[in-house]
Amino acid sequence: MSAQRVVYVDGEFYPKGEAKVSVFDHGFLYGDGVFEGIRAYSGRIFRLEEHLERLYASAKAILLQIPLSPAEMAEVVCESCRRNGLRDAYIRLVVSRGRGDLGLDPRKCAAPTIVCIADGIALYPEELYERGLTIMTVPTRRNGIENLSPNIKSLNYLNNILGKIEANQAGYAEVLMLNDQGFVVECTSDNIFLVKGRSLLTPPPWVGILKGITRAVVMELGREAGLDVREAVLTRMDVWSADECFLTGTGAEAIPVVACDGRTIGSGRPGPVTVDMIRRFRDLCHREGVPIDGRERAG
Ligand code: PXG
Repeated sequence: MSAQRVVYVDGEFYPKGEAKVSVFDHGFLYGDGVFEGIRAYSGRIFRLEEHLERLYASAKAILLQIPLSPAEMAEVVCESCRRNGLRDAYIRLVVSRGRGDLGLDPRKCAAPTIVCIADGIALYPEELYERGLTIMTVPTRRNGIENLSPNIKSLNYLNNILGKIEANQAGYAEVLMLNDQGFVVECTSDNIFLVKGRSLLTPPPWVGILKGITRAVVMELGREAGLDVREAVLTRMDVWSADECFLTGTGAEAIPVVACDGRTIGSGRPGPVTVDMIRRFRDLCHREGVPIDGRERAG
């Protein structure tokens, strides 16, 4: 199946093995670029507009002019799914500074490189959604907002990768990262939520998170469920003493956390609010989204 996959590179679709970018591309040489990870469920792209909005905002932050309009980019995403016969997909959209020379100077890059990869989905095992994850705090701190802001979804993920390496070494699937002041920010590729009574708490963007699209959806769903949803500055102590904890991200959706740093959270099993949020999220993403098959089915 995957042998037939085609990948979009700068206006053309190539068989997976032939989809290539230059070694002089500044995305490769310097991590100079931006990306999005997007999901399709049952023939619909979930929150496509929000993902494109974030992509263009990230590009603007690094002064990268994307040569396609958001509508054209939406079409690239849908066409990538259609050409690969995918109705449920993980889509990686990448825009790099493009081919330049060996110096840093982005002015040497004539045109951005645009890549869109649509593939099957590699999920956490369902068992982890039922039992919950155990996480730990890692020593690597999340980038500060005044340096490389986590609000920019850039191709430079070394900060998160260092966190992931520390997770791998300690035998954890995901780990908690703090900012340089020691406040809870997020995990290596997921946002974090705590449940305390009827409150649903998550760190505010200014502490240094990526403003997750799943996070925004879960905040909406929490309000619909009658929870008191709030952004709050959180410490590790808040995590350890929460009633429930879960993570959100495009890949993970919403996944329970039952222990952190050797402390059991709540009952040590996924709590009722978490289970309800997972159910509400799964419901929504199979109902809403931009149809892959195009406008004729959109109305
Ligand atoms: N924080 C960080 C640092 C992330 O990279 C999220 C939060 C969640 O954001 P969304 O918008 O997805 O709800 C991310 C997600 C993957 C994958 O395969 C996900 C991300 C990056 C790379 C891979 O799930 N970003």
